[in-house]
Amino acid sequence: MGYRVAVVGATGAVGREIIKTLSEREFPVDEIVALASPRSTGQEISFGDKTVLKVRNLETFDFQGYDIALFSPGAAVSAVYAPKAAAAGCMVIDNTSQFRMDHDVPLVVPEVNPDALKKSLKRRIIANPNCSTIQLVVALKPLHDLFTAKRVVVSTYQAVSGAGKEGMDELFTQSKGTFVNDAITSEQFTKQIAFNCIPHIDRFMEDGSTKEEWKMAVETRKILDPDIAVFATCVRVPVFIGHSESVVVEFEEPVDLEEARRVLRDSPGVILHDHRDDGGYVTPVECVGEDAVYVSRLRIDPSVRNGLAFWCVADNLRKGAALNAVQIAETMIAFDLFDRKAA
Ligand code: A2P
Ligand code: 11C
Repeated sequence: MGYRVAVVGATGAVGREIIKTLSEREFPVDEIVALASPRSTGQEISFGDKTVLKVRNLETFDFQGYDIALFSPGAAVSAVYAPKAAAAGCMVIDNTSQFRMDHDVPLVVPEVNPDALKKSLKRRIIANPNCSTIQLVVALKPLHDLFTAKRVVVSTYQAVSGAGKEGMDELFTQSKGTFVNDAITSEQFTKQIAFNCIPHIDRFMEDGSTKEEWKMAVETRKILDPDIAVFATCVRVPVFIGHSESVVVEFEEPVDLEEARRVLRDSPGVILHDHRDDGGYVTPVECVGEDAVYVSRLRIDPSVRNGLAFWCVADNLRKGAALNAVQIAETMIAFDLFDRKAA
């Protein structure tokens, strides 16, 4: 017996990865529907080797009878349609920033706070955190359990796929254009992204930080511990897939480097790849299509008390979005939290 699943934003960078992940992980699907804007109606998307889904129009779709809706159509669209899907009895797992900080919406990374799913499902909406938050908390959780993190300073190097398929197209077009001497135009990013870095993701807030930086702080506190101070600088880099982060943590307790290594090696969702020689670390191109959060360059930070620094990399479309959303659905099955419509 499987589930009736709707994927909203199915033609997008994350939506396509969700469909692929459901198939690869053999999620128990009885029926699956791909939804997007009217622009994409009729487009075909493969689900596994044998099934081709014809994209349907979200605007006219009736969610009645569906068990799970995995949303990634952007916050403004989720704001309208996720509550509709929930009202029709669907359990919504939303990848956008729309509901994450609502007190009655669990914000979940299954390796970190799975029990949050048991607390509040009345709204029938569960939020998937921001991609840069997910990889940070997966790496931080085992270290926090051991030494209690007080303050985190993180700098990100975020791939253009975080801005969706149009962001990827812009990097491709600008890179190609540079070689053939075309004029460079920027629509998805505020400045040229090819051969450049842009210290600006999402909109500016009043205090001079960006909303992406704010999200990393408030989401980490909601998921992991409300007492952790987080200071983030988020930068867009000319990488197609794979977010990287330089993380420096101040702990309450003295840090034992060998213990830190041991706990990271044993942690679910983390692969420690840390050799102190040429190439002994993981870069974003190497994590594409991979499930894990890779931790490298682990070392003591002697400039503060109880300081530890590391580099972490993950596929932002996969663990940062699609995989985490599917793992939430799998965890709900394990906890028996679905009331199913399917026979
Ligand atoms: P479409 O391809 O029809 O525009 P990305 O984040 O990669 O840009 O993808 C966004 C996803 O959200 C796409 O599948 C896109 O569909 C979908 N989407 C955007 N706007 C809407 C809308 N108004 N209604 C339904 N789906 C939408
Ligand atoms: C980026 N992290 O890389 C963003 C994408 O809040 O869900 C995801 C934005 C969000 O641009």
